[in-house]
Amino acid sequence: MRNSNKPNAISFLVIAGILIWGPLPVDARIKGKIVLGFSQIGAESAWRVANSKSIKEAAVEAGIHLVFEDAQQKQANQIKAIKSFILQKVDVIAFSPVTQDGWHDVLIQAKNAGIPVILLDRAIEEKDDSLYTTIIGSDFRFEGRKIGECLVDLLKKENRSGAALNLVELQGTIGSAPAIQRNLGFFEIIGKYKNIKTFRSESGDFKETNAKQLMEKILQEASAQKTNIDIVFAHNDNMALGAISAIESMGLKPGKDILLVSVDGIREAFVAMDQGKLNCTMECNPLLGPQLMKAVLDVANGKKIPKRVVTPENLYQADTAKAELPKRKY
Ligand code: GZL
Repeated sequence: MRNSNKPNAISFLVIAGILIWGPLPVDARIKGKIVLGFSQIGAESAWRVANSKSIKEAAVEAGIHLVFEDAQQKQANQIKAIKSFILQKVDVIAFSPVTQDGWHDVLIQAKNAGIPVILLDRAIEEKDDSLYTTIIGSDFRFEGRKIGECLVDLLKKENRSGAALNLVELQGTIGSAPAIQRNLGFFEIIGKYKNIKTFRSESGDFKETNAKQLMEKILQEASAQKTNIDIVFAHNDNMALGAISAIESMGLKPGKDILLVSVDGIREAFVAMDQGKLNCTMECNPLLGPQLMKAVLDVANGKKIPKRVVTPENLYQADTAKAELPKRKY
């Protein structure tokens, strides 16, 4: 008769092994598959949701075992996830850094563990660029400049170029690369127009609900000061949609009484442009999954990859929104 205690003895040894040596190295559990540990910022916007979907689908397509952690937009959670990936001995670590600063120590730990790191979507402030293999994502400063140029064209078309105009900027997450760089690029263009004054610039953290509440507060302040708001520059479409709701709740016409320009190019932005409520959006492609998985496979197989991979993007305006809408993938 089989020694019924034998399996218990094996289980005991495995558990003892885990307790003494820590979790089994991932490669012991996922035979033959490359293992990617990915720390995602959160689910703050339609862009982010599309980005996560693209990553998960591309991992399956590429036969890569994905360990996916959602940080609820907290850097501490991302650092904890990266440390856990190191303990699990994943083959590659990738993450979209919620802010630019504060990554040096954990990246040193990944380097000391011999695990390559890929930055996806957002860049970081880090002097030692040996701490990451590549950055895959958009040029946010270029996006800011394109939206600034679009606004200048809109004002020319409406013969409002010289008028005294008040602008509200709805910033993304404080300290994040897209918020910093979109602001920089936008005001490199708009800063030349001294007739355009910034009435208020505050962060809506890339969230629609935050932006709606913030815009309502700003419109009430402006009304109390008998000041008209003429332009809203939102760092992403979800905040532009929040601003649209706020503007309409004040009995004003978004896209007409107040011009709105934003970034991302989500499907709902095309609907808003088609309704005349949003004037232009600069595409920021979230479908980075395939590019990420190709980089993971190359890195895991010791191939050299470029230090920076920029995703190509276009500017879209209301006049083409209806035709573009069926083609939108996110
Ligand atoms: C940009 C990305 C930004 C989007 C927002 O690449 O990091 O974060 O513009 C998202 O919608 O929340």
